[in-house]
Amino acid sequence: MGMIRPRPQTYKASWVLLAALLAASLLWGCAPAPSVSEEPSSSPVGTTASIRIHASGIPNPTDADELPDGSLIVGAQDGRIFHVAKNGTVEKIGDLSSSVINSGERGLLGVALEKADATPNELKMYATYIRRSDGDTVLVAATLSVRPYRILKVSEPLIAIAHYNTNHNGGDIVVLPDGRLIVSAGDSGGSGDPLNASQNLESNLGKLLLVDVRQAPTESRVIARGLRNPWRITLDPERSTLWIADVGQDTIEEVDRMMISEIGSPSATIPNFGWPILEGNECFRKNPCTPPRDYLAPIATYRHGPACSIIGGAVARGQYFFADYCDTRVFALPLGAAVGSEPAEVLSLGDASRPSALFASEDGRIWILDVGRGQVLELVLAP
Ligand SMILES: [Ca+2]
Repeated sequence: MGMIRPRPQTYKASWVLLAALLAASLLWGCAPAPSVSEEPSSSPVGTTASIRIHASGIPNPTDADELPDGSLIVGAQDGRIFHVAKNGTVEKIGDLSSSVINSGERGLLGVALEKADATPNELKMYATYIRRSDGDTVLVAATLSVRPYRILKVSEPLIAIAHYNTNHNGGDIVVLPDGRLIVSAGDSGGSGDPLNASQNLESNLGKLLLVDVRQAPTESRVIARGLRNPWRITLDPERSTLWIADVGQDTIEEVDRMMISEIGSPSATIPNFGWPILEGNECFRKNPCTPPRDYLAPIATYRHGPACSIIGGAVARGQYFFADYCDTRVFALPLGAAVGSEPAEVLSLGDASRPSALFASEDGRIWILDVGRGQVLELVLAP
């Protein structure tokens, strides 16, 4: 997208969540923190936008979800789970770190709450992390008490996704209204998907998985392929559309979209998002190339420099909001955007920012996790 202007710094293309996180932490420890821009700016989403710091002091937050009372749970890369009260108070409420590899791109990757099943006293939290014993991505279910918020017990892994490399782990979790989950899985890294795993329907790598935790044992099947590192996936409030922020290789980042109705039955088409035949909207390595069967082209793409890794995604106000790990700006796309759309720039988070996730509350508030500053930010749009 043309509005991404080059900045002095350049970054390696690969998704380096935590070499960079460590660097950011060190920087944070020894230099004055640049302040977040709080000056409201006019925004192409039709209103003014500004950033508010909601909570601080969370080391390397990777994912979060909203509790029924409007407070938040936040998962940290090392496996700790924090509660963030509505007034921004941060409290550790659980710790999975003894089970988690916390290194590079590995760690606790995703958290999501099952709110439909919640009782006045407890609810269920799902988490994905890289298992210490073997490096697999595993999905677990934890019981979360309500007064006070505490992780009481954690299940044995419900599914395990084997890796042959240490990066591109995906690991995001979406809870569907019927209690099933969608879990994202990356291609397991290296460069260019050397095993062609993303296209192989026999592999769970480079896929979206529909995970039926209502069954014992848990059942899982592929519902989308051709993804490289779908680090963040987002269900819209109507539960009809899934937005996928798929991290690119050396050149292009992409936003994908699929209909939830497309995952309804075993005979449903399995959309193919093209990796590693295409990176974004261009042929990857072999040019010309033929898009695969059932190919879904990206809704939007943008090129690297300073951008390096797309970070999804919050659906609110009829827009899909996303950011980039190396480019501090937040962008938005209308939910009805056609293939090949140009995202609009909403605002800049400031140079110390390293977004790891965006998400929206039920009431439409937009949150950004910032691993660079260990903060939960709110993107405030004027009414
Ligand atoms: Ca693609």
